[in-house]
Amino acid sequence: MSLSRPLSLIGVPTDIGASVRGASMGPEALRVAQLQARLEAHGLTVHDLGNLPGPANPWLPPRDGYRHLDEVVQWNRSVHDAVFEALQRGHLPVMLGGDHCLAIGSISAVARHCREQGKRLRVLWLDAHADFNTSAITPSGNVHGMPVACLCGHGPAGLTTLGGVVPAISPKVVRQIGIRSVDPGEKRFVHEQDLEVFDMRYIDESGMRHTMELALATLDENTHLHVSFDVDFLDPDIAPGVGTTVPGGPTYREAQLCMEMIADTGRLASLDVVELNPALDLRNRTAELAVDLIESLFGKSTLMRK
Ligand code: 6HN
Ligand code: MN
Ligand code: MN
Ligand code: MN
Repeated sequence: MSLSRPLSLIGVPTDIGASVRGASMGPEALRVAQLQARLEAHGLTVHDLGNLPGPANPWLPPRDGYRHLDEVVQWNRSVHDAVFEALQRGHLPVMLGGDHCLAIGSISAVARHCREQGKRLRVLWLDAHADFNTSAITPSGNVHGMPVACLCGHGPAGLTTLGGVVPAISPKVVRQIGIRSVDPGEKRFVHEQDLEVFDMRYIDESGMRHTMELALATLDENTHLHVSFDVDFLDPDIAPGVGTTVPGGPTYREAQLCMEMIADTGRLASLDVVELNPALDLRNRTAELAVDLIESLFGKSTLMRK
């Protein structure tokens, strides 16, 4: 298999929106796990653009429902600009987080690109969490619990306006997969906004194959598919290196199938890999698993498929 578009790896070394320190080391752990070489071995062209600069984490309590909002905005502006530039060059941006608040910047850029190019957008949100909190309902003030709400226009102006148009996306373009931890106020808001969620109960009852068939239904050749891969999507038994583990996630085989079915669509056009926390990992095992799954996402399969 060979994908014509070159990949641009964009490291974003911060844990500014997280509840635990350490996701700032995620980009380096993915490099140590040979992300670039493993993708190149499959015939892909990969440019590592290095890490974006940004402010330190002051580790302060929430103010008006947000922790570190100014710093979160600064990091996300840089992410927006870097991802947008990669897309404009015709590259496929791979944002290496960093915590999940950074998806506000990356997906704002993707949505802006889609508007300008007349593309349809589909966002797959692979996560244990819905990340649909607002300052009024968050139990923590951590912005990594709010990116989907911000992208749908519910958040502070500094984050909702990054890509120029508010809201950046409609909840209708999002499919969430693997969800198993949602806060009480967040749950009401998910229902109110009619977010399409394939939670673990759904995956248990219907299987990953049927889940992915539905999540990927109605893609066409004009669709830009963005995958936001929060590593805590995976069961903590196989992926201990994350700050917010929730038991009962997809197994290794379920996760592989999920990635392979995305690859089969041929529509993947941008990716976030977030929440990997090397400080909590065991001998870089979670980073290596993430790289293995990213290989599948870009078309590696056990046997050649016609
Ligand atoms: N993540 N729902 C919790 C909160 O604090 O809002 C946890 C969010 C976790 C976010 O893992 O990207
Ligand atoms: Mn190039
Ligand atoms: Mn998340
Ligand atoms: Mn999560």
